[in-house]
Amino acid sequence: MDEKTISSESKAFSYGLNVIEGSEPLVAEYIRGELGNQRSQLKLIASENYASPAVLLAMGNWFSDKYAEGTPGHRFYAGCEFVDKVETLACEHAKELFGAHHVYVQPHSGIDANLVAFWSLLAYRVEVPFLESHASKHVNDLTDEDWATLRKAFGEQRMIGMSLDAGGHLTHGFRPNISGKLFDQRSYGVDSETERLDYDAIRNLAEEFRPLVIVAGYSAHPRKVNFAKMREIADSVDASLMVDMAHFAGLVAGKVFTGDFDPIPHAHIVTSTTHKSLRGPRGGIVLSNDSDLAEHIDKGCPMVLGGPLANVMAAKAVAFAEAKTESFRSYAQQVVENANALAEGIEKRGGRLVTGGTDNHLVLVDVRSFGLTGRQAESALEDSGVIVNRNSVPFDPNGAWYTSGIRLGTPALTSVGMDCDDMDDIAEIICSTLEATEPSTTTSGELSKAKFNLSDVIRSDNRTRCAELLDQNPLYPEVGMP
Ligand code: DSN
Repeated sequence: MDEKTISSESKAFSYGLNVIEGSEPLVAEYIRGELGNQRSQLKLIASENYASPAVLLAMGNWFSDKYAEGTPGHRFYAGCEFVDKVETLACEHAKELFGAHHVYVQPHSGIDANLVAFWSLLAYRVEVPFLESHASKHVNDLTDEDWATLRKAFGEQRMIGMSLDAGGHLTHGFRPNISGKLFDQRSYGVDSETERLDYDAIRNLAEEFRPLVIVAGYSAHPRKVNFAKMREIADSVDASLMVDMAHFAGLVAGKVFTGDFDPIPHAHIVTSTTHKSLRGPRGGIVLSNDSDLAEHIDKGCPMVLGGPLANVMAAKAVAFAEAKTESFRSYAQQVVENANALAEGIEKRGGRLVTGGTDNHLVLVDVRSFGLTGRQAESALEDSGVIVNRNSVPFDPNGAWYTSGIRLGTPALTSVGMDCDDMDDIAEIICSTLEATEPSTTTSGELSKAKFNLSDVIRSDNRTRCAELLDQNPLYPEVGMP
């Protein structure tokens, strides 16, 4: 091919890989292999996406070499002129994008963002009043005895969050996570009939348990949350409302979730990842319209974070700039329309959907309607070229390992340009695979929860159909074969 007809993206990745090859050829091989894999599978993992080449390239450079603890203009290291500029740019873009007064772009992931938020709330609501009542300005000024009292007070705080089997997240106060070791937590679930949030039940729990923090947000619930109602509940018990919008940040940025369903105007503090529906680099952010919290949020590093990753903050700035465009709004709208089309396609082919449908980017299928566990469905679909993850459904009898559901998300396939007709084809691939899958029988004569038999013909046909869909909607066409 003539050098002039090769795209800049193609040259950038190709030259970059040649350079890596010079130091460790295996890494270049694995990077190429990963692209090959991603191009050969239908990705329906609800928490994944494909970032633009500009976002990916913004991460691979010398910003990675710089230490920059602190905040723009207030660093613990010299030489931060351009890190300051890029961090400020990322914050300004995010403030405009989300209509937030304060944004912190340093968290490296969602768990980090949540830790920053928890500690900001604890600092503002527990530490500051304690210091004031002890006529101290800083924790270092406290006596050992007073410090011990304050530490005990941190450990006595309560929070409520959505239960894991209803679609909540481990970082919302569950015991295996540090948030559950830090807070005394109680969960709210969903109504057993509708499988939707029951705001009266949440209010009752809040009134009974009197939490300091109410966390709203989910990683596997296919419906919108009314954040205005959640704020009313929080105010009625003097709790702070924290919203983790990691999964649906792209729908907030793309103005699909507005009014009562946009968390920014209603929550005291909002956290997110940047790589899911938002289509940015792997990372986190914290946002707030509460001026009392801003200074505490900015202390995230070194409070709970290692030094900020300037290369990732650069990529966040690129992603936020992209998300401010009209084309991102159309993308976000299409993500939701595609999820609806996928849901309808599965339901009309006999699949049971948790809550009966979706109004966000994800669909939760109860695969007991196909006589399978989530683990069997996940593996059978992978064999057929479809990548999903198994997931608990509300009141799941199969526990968190085998599960009874699969979670499907449309952000990634929408990024490659797939539409509602494609989603109907995918629903057919999914349902025909699941119908052609049967649990194996164990040596003791019981139905296995993990092993299964899948018809070779269906497996092979569906792999071909996946390949055709991917050929029509190629991943990173501008990158070629680097
Ligand atoms: N791993 C993300 C998800 O799949 O939802 C959240 O931790």
